[in-house]
Amino acid sequence: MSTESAVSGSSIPDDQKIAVVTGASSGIGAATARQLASQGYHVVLGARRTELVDELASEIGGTGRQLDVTDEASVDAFVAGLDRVHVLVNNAGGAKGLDPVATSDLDDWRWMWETNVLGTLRMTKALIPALIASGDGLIVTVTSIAALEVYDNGAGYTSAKHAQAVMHRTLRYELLGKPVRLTEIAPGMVETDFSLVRFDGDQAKADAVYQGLTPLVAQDIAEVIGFAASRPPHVDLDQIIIRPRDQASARRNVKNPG
Ligand code: 8X3
Repeated sequence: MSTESAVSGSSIPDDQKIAVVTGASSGIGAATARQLASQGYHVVLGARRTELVDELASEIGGTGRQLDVTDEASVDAFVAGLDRVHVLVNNAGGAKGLDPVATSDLDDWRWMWETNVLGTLRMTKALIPALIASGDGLIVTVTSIAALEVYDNGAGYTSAKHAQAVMHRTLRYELLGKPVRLTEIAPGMVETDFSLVRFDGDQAKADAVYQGLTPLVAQDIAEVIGFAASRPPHVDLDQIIIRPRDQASARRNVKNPG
């Protein structure tokens, strides 16, 4: 038996679980898509540029779809036909700029709030019915240690991550009694294109962030998400903070120890 409606155009066996990953074209999103596929999920990968997810989707036997989480119509089109979803990984998001509040760039703030906060809200809202319908749903939201800390020049990002995390944590109350688990993953320094986006493509500046220490890599986070997803339905890994050994807080790390 197969379900045509679960992902239109694909034949997915009824007993195969479906995972949706946003921001799946690179970094933590791409690694998570690979990880979940290796655990047997049919993964639906969403990203703004489909050509980037199509290749990975065909490699892992998943489905690539265009998705801009800041665009209501794009989210509607992405979720159309997804009536049975077991795992939603809210990964799309990021930082732009590192400016004091006094000289902050409102466009950077708007982008951070649109992607991290409202993007997660749009996707979660759209898929809650399908996650409940699965009988064993899981919402993973990739926040950051910036959802737990405040630091100078970081208010645009820390405020967006705090808001995203608070929304996610609120669902622990609102979905209590429903068959949906919630896992917040709060990473510290992970070497992806995170800093490249934050510093508007300045590679030297982005590289300098990680020089002298061993940062996490996307796979480190993906494996933990895979572990959370593989727990039995009654076990909810609620909040997981993952930092490199050399990082104590967002602004305190040790470079070239010894
Ligand atoms: C980013 C966390 O530690 O690189 O989400 O500022 S950190």
